[in-house]
Amino acid sequence: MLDIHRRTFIKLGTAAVALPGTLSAAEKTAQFTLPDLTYAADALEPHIDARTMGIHHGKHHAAYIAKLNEALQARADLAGTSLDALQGKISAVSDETLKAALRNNGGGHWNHSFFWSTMAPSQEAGKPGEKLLAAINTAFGSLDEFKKLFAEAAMKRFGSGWAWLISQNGKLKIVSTANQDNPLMSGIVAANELGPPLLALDVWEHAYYLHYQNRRADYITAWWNVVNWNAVNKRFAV
Ligand code: MN3
Repeated sequence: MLDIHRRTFIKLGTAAVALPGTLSAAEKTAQFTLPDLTYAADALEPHIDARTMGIHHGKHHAAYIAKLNEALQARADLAGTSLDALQGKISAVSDETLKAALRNNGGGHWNHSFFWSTMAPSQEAGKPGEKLLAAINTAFGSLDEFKKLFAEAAMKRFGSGWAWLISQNGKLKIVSTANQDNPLMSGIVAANELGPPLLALDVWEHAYYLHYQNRRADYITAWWNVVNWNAVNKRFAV
């Protein structure tokens, strides 16, 4: 079973003493909420169109959160566990229904929150910093070669999933996961694919189909224009 800690109800802004069962349904379901985008839905155009962003964020991401909250509603013991902590503990959950919800909807919430902050309007996106660039050169030879290998990983992902740049014991690595799995899911994703993500690309069709239809390669090429390198640099500096 999960190792539970209950810093829980403080976050929900209830009275100092709040025991499971004393929360209203609304408070319980408010455990995870949709993060606002830090840019306008049309700010990534022409690379990612406003309609795709609006549906992707406002409908798809919101649905993952609603389903995650619903799955957690009956589990007061898990309330307040951070999303980051949940990712690493999924394989220890014995209840298969809850496990699937944490994996698919918890993963969906984590991945999309990460994805939005991995993008920025192209004029604010910055470029790889000195330290990151040095690590990219060591791992992949050059920035261009890294982009090529990353795009290949994103193209080769059959069906729905993600491409990731992770830091594994200080070394950069490109991995790809199916569905909403991510490199924090210990016991779900292979051990050699685990590590803190620096960069992620959503290659589910819902991420690009309205604008690019089946042309995933064009979406990937365009996406490089809105990669928030400032955010990636910061993640790598930690
Ligand atoms: Mn998506």
